Amino acid sequence: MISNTMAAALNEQIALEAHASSLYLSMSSWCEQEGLTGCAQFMRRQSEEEREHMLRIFDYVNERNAHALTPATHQPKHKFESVQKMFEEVYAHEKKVTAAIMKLVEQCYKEPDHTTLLFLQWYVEEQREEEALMSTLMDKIKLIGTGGQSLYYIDKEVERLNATEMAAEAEGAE
Ligand code: OFO
Repeated sequence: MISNTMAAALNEQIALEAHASSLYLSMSSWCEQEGLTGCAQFMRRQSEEEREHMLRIFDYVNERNAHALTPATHQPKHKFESVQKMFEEVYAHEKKVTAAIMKLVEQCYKEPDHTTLLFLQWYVEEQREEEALMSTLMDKIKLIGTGGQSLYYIDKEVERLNATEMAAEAEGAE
């Protein structure tokens, strides 16, 4: 059993992960429209990952005899100023999610709730990896710059990064 406060806090996190999944799917679609197929595949995979993150918490809440609430879907924006700005937004969103996970961890210490604390360790690690990935991507985008062929090179770089991530995941799953 988890406390009502913890159940409410985890339900908020479910909503945040669901929103990330929906926003990233919208980004993927915009990239597709812009002919950035590498970026579209990358954001599609990110969207699917966020849904998995949401479901992982969803199942945990129900398993602990609390009630996991299906979040409302508010429509994400559909257009982005540029691919550079879009990735800046992803990075900012990941930092926001990390801050939310840290607040949950603080709540675990406060109660204390060691079981939820252990459950959240996976998220702490996942956020560290996601922030590192986005930071690497932002550095590459800055290096490529905004010259004539920059969109082509950004798309190729993101495609390469996506393939590396998928290979690492496949290796981890073996
Ligand atoms: Fe759910 O990991 Fe990103 O936000």
